[in-house]
Amino acid sequence: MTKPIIILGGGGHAKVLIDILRRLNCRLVGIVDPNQSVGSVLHGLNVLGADNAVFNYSAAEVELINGVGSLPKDKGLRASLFNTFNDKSYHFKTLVDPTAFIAADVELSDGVQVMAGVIIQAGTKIAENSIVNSGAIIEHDCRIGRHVHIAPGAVLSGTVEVGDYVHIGTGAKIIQSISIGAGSIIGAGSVVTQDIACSQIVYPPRSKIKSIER
Ligand code: JB3
Repeated sequence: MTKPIIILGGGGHAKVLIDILRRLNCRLVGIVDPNQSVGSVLHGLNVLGADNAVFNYSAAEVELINGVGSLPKDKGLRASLFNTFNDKSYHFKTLVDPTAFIAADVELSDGVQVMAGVIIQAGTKIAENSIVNSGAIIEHDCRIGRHVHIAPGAVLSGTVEVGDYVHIGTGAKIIQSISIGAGSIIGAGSVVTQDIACSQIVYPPRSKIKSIER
């Protein structure tokens, strides 16, 4: 029997995770979120308080789900929540939407979240607290670091290596055997055909917009 679950954060990412957890018939204790009133109801769950409300439950009796997403503009809140509670021996559940295809030998570390319609092929390993968002494809033998966000619809071909804290934007495409250094941001829609060093931003071509003359 799995342990009851507390969700950290009550925004858009949490809402999608709660939907997965309900489809998996998980027992949900409630949400902790410093910006919500204690005792209010959010996404059909009780708000337990701010993050320190987790400590009303021992690390042995609950599991955590990190409901805070990660986008390039944020300040690493998702990673710091993971590290704070992990250091205090709380366990972050690894969550896979039932509609995802995960090859048999794929390794997903603690707190990895795989959303609807994802494909992850043989030999791939994904480290702690990373998100593989809806419809992304990660081909064979990729290595994905910690606290990475692979946004909806991104495609990584075989043997791609992705460092910690990387953001791969919506619909970006990475060809085979590319290495992306830690902390880099691959803009939505980019096509990456060469290695990217650490802490780089890759900008894709942008659509031109013109008014229609009538
Ligand atoms: O792009 C996609 C498919 N998803 C995005 C996701 C990856 O990231 C989504 O569109 C959002 O841009 C973002 O989702 P997230 O993190 O749920 O963002 P938002 O909807 O703004 O909700 C953030 C929540 O975190 C809010 O409810 C905040 O009150 C809460 N929050 C802020 N600080 C916190 C803290 N929660 C906890 N537990 N602790 C905090 O310190």
